Amino acid sequence: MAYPVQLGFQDATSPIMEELLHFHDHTLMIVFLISSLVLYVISLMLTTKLTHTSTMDAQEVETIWTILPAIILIMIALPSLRILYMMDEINNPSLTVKTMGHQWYWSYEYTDYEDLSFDSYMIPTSELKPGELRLLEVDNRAVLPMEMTIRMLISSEDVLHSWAVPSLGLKTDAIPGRLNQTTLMSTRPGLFYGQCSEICGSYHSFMPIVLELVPLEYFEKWSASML
Ligand SMILES: [Cu+2]
Repeated sequence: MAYPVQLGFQDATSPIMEELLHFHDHTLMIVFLISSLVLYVISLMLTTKLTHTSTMDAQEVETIWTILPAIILIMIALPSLRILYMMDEINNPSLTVKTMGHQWYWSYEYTDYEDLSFDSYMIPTSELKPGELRLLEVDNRAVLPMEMTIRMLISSEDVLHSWAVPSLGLKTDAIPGRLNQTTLMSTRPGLFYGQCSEICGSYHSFMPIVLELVPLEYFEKWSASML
């Protein structure tokens, strides 16, 4: 989860999020280079008295300042598309979990099991135990096996919601009448927090998402205890 006054992203938990972090740094580097160049040129233009009243055209420099930005754009577009298609890939999932957005809670349905489903409500501030996180803790966490590809099916029962877990690089709209799909894979165990990311109504801020990623044997015990 994010810590107070955090400026950057949360640490990556999935390979996709690692890729996204690399891509973010790569793009930001280009932004810094362009900004410094532009600021430098602006400061030059404000301080110099040199003007070229006789220059009508300059083919060479025009060719350079047309082709160079095109190359920079390709350097951003190609890795971006690569990650986009990687995120779209469904890598033979070993578990499918359907989550539905409601006003204002999430419900989870483990469709590989006969009867494994529950609602996940936020714990109100007045009922928090010491050390629990305000507006982020839920009564029933979605327990999932780590190091396994999981297919998340996301939809909504009433209005638009969005199922988002930043450290896994996930953000998928929950749209009534539409079933969206995304893949989830965690490389380590732990608790991963997210929130609804579509303004969905008065309690929009109070429908957090908590994933508990555990080794497979613990997941099996948990699923057996839930049946
Ligand atoms: Cu919502």
